[in-house]
Amino acid sequence: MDYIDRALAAVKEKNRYEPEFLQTVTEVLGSLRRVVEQHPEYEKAKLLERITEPERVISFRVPWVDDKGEYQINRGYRVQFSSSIGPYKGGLRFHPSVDRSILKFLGFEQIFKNSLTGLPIGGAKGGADFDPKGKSDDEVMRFCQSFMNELYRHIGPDCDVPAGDIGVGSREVGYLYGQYKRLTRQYCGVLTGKGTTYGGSLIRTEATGYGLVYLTHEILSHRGKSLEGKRVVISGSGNVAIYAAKKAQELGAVVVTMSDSNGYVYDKDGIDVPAVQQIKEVHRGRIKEYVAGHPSAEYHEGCKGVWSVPCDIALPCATQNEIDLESAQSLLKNGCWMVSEGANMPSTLEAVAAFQKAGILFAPSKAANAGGVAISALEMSQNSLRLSWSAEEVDQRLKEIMAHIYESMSAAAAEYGDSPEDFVTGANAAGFLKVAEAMMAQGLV
Ligand code: NDP
Ligand code: 2IT
Repeated sequence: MDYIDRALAAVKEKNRYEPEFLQTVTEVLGSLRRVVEQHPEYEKAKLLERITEPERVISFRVPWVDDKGEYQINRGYRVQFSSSIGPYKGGLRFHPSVDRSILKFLGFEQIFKNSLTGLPIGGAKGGADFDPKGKSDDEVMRFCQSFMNELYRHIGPDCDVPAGDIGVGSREVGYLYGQYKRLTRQYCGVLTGKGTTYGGSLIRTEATGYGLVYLTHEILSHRGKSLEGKRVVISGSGNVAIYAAKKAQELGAVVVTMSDSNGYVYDKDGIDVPAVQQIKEVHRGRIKEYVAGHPSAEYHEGCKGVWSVPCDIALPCATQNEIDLESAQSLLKNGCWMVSEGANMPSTLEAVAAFQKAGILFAPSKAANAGGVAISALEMSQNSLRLSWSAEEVDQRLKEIMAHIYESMSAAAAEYGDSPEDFVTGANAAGFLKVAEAMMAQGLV
């Protein structure tokens, strides 16, 4: 057994009940063989053992009162995974499925994603097993306030800067920020994704979806291709999905699907994105409501069916493991030749292997969805400067950051991958090397 296999076996032994975390560690470590061969010093420094162990995991009770006056108890977390290259940074997820394994997977991915942006941010993730769906604004506010009553002692603008993720958007960030300010009497950049009237950055709302499409465009244009006229299947209808759809259409693509956890809509004429925004962002409704005003559209129950719709390009933008082997095979069979991941780890290990075997273009999430956290880092910069940049300036920087990610991922794929288009290895190696160098310089911590 080499160092990678030994480290991986130890992680598996130690984290037996954390399948999502083991999935990402298996992928990342498995792609670092050539990197580790070139750096024998990493083994003596126990670098892989250290990088796979979070610096800190905080778990806490979140009690709150619902509108009926009944007491409710949820479990909150913050996984502070790595502060090697900057303060802990990463989103908060509110979803009933949230547990330690999911947050450790997300926190681990965030280390390398944040490194790839080229900006000084460490890796973290947090959240709660709270379901905002069907809750009133007042209930969400009381939950957020109670959550922050614990979280505030662990975060700060130079220590740990949370943001949004599934179930946490501008409404939740607003309530969290208000409570942090009340508890600490500090008006600072402790959260990103804030409203633009109180320190938020322009383009942060759009950044993940736009960044996903900018990276996709970058990969295509280096191969003499473009999004013009391409049929694009998108899953999800939340923050990432909506702005990915909008930007893909701006670049000439025909987006034919969007989905939620109940089902998907197929609109052969192309999805009417403002209508989806109205349903999801304004009314917090369900995607099936879309068909009411759109006779060209069909609604299908079940979210997996979206992968059976013929397309050129798939942009999974809902959640982890939404594309399993069967879905991957269905995409391939129906002509899909590119997958760019908007969600975090939307493809299972078997699905990724199928895409790689088929030789299609595959942009892994830690590169493809890094635009969101990159603009979060720019929000931190603007807060420190006590300035706000224009939308044009932030959008331009986002394009440059995604182009830089493409360059680093491609260069590392050529050096450490099985082929110059092995972007999985490229993204992992490029993200890892910067963090590893910083860890080596900082001694045994
Ligand atoms: P939202 O909460 O805005 O939207 C989530 C969407 O995904 C909804 O359409 C939701 O449907 C669907 N979804 C969530 N869970 C499931 C599930 N278990 N099965 C099927 N569909 C599901 O979240 P975001 O758009 O912010 O996040 C989407 C993905 O992008 C996540 O993987 C997130 O980690 C990732 N991401 C987000 C970033 C950001 O800046 N927001 C940055 C980088 C990555 P429903 O309403 O039915 O739950
Ligand atoms: O997965 C992610 O990168 C995010 N949810 C965004 C994190 C952030 O800090 O903006």
